[in-house]
Amino acid sequence: LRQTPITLWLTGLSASGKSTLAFALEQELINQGRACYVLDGDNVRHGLSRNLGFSPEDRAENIRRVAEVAKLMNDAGLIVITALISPFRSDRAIAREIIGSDYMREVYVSTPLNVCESRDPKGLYSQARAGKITGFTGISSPYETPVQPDLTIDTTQYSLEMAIAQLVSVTLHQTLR
Ligand code: GGZ
Repeated sequence: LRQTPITLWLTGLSASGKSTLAFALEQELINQGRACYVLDGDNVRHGLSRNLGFSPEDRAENIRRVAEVAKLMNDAGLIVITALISPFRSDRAIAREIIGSDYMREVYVSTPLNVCESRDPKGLYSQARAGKITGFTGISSPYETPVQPDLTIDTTQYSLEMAIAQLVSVTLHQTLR
């Protein structure tokens, strides 16, 4: 494989577009003959992290587990794309420590809250507003914006095609030597 493994760490609100971007990027990289894998919050929480909820402690453990798996996959030579809300700076810093700074790139999917809330594909924002879900990120639990992300993508400003081009460029600049 002519690739240096890397983990693209996507962070952003629920419904910001992380999963859509992650799977579209994965498809593009596969089309280019590169080995990669998506670790998506929604999927991970059905298996690897099925015993975890959304308290700050459980989110920290979820992120730690995913970072450890990403590290193993990088060790195996894969490009890894993670798509977790990962709302706390401290948890993202721990992920960086686990994966290694040289192997991790942070991508902030910065779609504004009002847009995410209007998309509300699973009705979670409206449930959170109604108080039926507590500790929902952006409504009743904080989202701490990245300080120095390697890339910021606001899905209201870029087409999917343009966003993927930028993601590919970040991936390859730092994976092809
Ligand atoms: C945030 C929640 C919550 C709460 C359920 N807060 O957009 P989704 O629905 O499909 O994906 C979200 C997913 C978040 O899991 P993560 O593993 O990415 O979160 S973290 O990084 O903070 O560990 C959302 C759904 O779970 N969901 N309850 N209270 N998102």
